Amino acid sequence: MKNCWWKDRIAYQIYPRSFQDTQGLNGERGDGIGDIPGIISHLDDLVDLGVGILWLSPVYKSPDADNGYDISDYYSIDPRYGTMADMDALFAQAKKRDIKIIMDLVINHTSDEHPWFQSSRDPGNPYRDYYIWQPPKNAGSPHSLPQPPNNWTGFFGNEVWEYDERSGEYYLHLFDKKQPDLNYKNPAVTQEVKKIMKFWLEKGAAGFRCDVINIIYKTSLEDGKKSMAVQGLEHYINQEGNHRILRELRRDVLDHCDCFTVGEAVMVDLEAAKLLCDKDRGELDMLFYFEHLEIDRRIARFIPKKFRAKKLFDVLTRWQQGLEWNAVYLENHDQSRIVSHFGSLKSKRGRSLELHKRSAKMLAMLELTLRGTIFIYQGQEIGMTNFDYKSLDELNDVESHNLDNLMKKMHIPKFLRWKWIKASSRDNARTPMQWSAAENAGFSKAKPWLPVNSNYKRINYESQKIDPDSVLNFYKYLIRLRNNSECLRSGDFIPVYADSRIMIYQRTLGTEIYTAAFNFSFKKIKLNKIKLNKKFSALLAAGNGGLFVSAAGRKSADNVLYPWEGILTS
Ligand code: TEU
Repeated sequence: MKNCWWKDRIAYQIYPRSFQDTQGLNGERGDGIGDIPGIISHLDDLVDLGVGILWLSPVYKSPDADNGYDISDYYSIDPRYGTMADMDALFAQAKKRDIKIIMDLVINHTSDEHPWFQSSRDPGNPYRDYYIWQPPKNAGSPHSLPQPPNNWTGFFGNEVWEYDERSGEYYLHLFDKKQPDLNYKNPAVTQEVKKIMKFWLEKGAAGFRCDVINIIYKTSLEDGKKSMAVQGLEHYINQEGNHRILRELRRDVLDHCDCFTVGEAVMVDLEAAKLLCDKDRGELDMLFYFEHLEIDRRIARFIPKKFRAKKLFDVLTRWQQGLEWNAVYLENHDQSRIVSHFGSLKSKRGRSLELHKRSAKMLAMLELTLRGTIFIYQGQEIGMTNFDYKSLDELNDVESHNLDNLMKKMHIPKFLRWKWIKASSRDNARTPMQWSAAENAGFSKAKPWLPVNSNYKRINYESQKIDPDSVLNFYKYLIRLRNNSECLRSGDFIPVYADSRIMIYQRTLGTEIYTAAFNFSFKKIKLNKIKLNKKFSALLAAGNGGLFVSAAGRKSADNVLYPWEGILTS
């Protein structure tokens, strides 16, 4: 029986580029990019928050076409982030504080600058078969231009086949053209992955977050069904070959260590997720799904549609009850900031900033009262918001630029393209961490790689640390509450009520009951007007054993939910 410590700890995701830049502090110029010593310098803050697991987004050597998700050497640290000695120091310092570290395992693709791919450009080289090379569809007809092998489209709104003059063949890349897909029909590739995993586990890693792990095995390269989203998906999503590889990695590597995996599963539904996480099948320990963050978006996440609390409630209920164990998250480095997405930054009419704080706290309460392992993304704990840039030129994200090009081809007007990209761009989550009101929000002495959000003087770690009523201190309070409550961590999830504005659920274990209610609107809601079962109304009004927590700072219940308030009773 494996020790499931990862069920009892709070995880925190660090996007190293944007966390803390220390290079340059000793006289030389900083580079405006966060680094590993910067992470070490904040470990005590993470202990203070109540964190027990760190997930590091990639720090490996990379040409940076997709900010490190294009790896050119899995065994070394990119000099921008520091050295292997820094990484060893991070493992040691984290261990001292009882923090486990999981690494990002990006194995669907490598960088095109990885030596494997460089060798694979030569058709006679044994590495050729590490990647997916195909002749043009019209190969053999000498008078027409080469045509891509099939009609697939990519995850970044990109084309997926890149023609290589030298061999007259195309290679597959589901993401950027600098991210060629590996060929998992070649067993040598899986062997390489095992080596990489062992290397990091031996260094001290406690597991992996596995990037796009449910699409690595391409069963066939036939044309895909016509689709507005990612075309061709049915030939490689959740394939039997994919399951087989996950089981092999588990059997040959993971089962021999005290570690866990959380998979990022794109476009996954509950049925597929059940297979991927089934304990007896032995594939992943838990996974990140996307459905809850897409309830107010169409075509994956780009076109907005109306938010309804009931929709969110239904999705959460299905996953909370459907899976044996959830990876619970509201933010990561690919998503909008949750307070900008599901919360409210100001009152309907005007300026009151109170609602930013209140709704950030409400969302903290939502996340920290769900069943599963909690993942908090850097900056979420202080209620960081989406960026406030004015045009696409200020964005770095390869996906935002690709999508803009794609929408241009579809003749979508510029103002609409910007409106949609602004709301969904991954750079929303990637602006530098706001540590203080000092220059560049205390993130760096040099010009940051991505501009700091202009609200940093108001929203920053240092000022929130000393304010007992801050979002940060609310996170700390709830994390402690949860760390001390088996019921909040692993009790049953019981849906109670939802409509377009509010949702109510309970968490129960034995005789212990927590009730949580959330108001996602500007309206004050009278709870006694809602047709609830008597038992629930009473619980909400009074609390059962005395605990009453309010995101609006109220000290006792009176049967109402204020705008954007969450309450927790027990
Ligand atoms: O993300 C995979 C992924 O599916 C997202 O890119 C998603 O498609 C997109 O953000 C929006 O729809 C992972 C990483 O988290 C991401 O940062 C990488 O760019 C990507 O894989 C490729 O490695």
